[in-house]
Amino acid sequence: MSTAGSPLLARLIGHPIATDVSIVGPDGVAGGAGTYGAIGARARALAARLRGARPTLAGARVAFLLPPSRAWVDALLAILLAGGTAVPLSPLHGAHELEHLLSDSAPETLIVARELLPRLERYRDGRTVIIAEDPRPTVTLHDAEVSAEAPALILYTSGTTGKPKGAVLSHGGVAATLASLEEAWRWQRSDRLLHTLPLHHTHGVIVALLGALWAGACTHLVPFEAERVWELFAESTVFMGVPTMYVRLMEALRAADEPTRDRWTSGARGLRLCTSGSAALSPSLHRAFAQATGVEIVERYGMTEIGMALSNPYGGERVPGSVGVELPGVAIDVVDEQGRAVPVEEAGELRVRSPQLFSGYHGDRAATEAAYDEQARFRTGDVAVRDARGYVRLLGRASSDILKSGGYKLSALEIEELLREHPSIGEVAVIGVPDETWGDRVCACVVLRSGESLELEALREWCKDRMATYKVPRELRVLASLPRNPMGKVQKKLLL
Ligand code: MLC
Ligand code: AMP
Repeated sequence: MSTAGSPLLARLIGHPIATDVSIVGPDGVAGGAGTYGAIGARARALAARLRGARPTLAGARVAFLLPPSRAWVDALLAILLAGGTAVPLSPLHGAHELEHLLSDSAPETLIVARELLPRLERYRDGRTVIIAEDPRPTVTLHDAEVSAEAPALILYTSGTTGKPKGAVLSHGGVAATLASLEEAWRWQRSDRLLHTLPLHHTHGVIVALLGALWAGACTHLVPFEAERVWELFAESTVFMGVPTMYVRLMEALRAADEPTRDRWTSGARGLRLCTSGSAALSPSLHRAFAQATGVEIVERYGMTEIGMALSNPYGGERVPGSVGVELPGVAIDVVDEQGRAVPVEEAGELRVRSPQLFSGYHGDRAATEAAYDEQARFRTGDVAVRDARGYVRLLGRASSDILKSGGYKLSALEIEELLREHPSIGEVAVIGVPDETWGDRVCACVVLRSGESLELEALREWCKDRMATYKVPRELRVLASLPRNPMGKVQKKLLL
């Protein structure tokens, strides 16, 4: 069997078969320890089921809805092995989101855990549905031919235009991310990753889970819960989090009694690498964690469309408040509005060239073209400054319509669109209010229809069926009118 055409599969499936992988699910060992050989065998059996008589899925989409578990890993690898494009869905997605993701990606097959089947019931028509728990015959097939350019995953990400867009990531692009991070962070087969991130975004899927699988390391998948994470540090070498997780960890540490604190912090001393990304980590939190554990967090910067671009050095100085320098293979520019590089210590937009860049937005050529400048650099929309040593600091986003709450990227416009369906709401503007725990706190500024009233709790209840819980506003401001400019556009800066 060969996986030669895809640099991604060659590594993910190519480890010596006896290498221990122990992908331990949230339910403990029952989630499944094993070897890379066993993982490969299970993934190949499912891949054979996906392909049927076809030599390859030729990029056809397969969506899967499973809790973080060994079965999740099986499904992803099977789809890649069969030559398909994986579309991970999340149990956290609301009904509206699932509807959009499934109609946009139009998958031919759904893989679903039996307990989650009701969520997908209405999308079954005309599709093959595979229940993850059902037994599979073991069939021996040659692996499908998969090229480096072939699409591997579609990850949905919010933008400035309402509904989330599907970023298509190729086998070669994902492999470039993993190779770059392996070199920069010195991933080793002996590493044990404590994995608490959701599996429908770049951070959890690519940087963390595939980072470990690429290196042939072990992964422990558990839902994030601060006390449990502290306990599990003692048996881990690598942890990757969003800043909100580090806030929660420090809160739990402060609340613990002294013996517990001592046990936790001495357990953490075996961690060789803790990273933070997806949102800004405050320098004071960086210092507090280092003081408590002796571990200096490696803050890094990336984006669904560009993979990972910058990181503080593993070997050199890690600067709190900075996202570090270019990762291997990445080139950046900080530019003015004309696309010209700005001098050191001046703010500009960050643009990126890299073998990790995505292949485009699924089915949206115009948005794909608009994402690049005339020099084929990706426009990140992030505002940054570089210092004389080349370290980059991020100052924020060019658009106030993009929010980051607990590491999730949210589109203010998408939330506004949903809130406009509320019977009491006449007009609405969603803003991100700075918040120590969440980064941006989602705040809905509304003008009510005449005679209507609205309380935050009632609004949150109404929202919960319609959007992922992390998008639900945490603050409600009822206003007589929204501030608008002469063109009628809401001036969000005046609401902050
Ligand atoms: C959960 N809640 C959130 C939230 N996460 N609200 C706002 N923002 C969030 N991020 C809600 C819950 O639904 C719940 O609502 C309430 O907050 C309290 O829940 P909790 O149990 O305390 O929160 P928890 O489930 O523990 O979630 C916190 C978290 C989670 C930090 C673990 O947000 C998380 O996993 N974030 C990671 C996001 C991520 O992976 N981003 C990467 C994108 S890729 P209620 O109403 O029930 O009380 C990317 C590229 C890159 O950015 O560079 O990495
Ligand atoms: P996403 O589209 O979900 O992949 O999120 C990508 C965005 O997350 C980037 O464009 C940044 O705005 C933000 N981001 C990622 N890492 C960091 C970081 N270390 N500090 C600040 N913002 C970050």
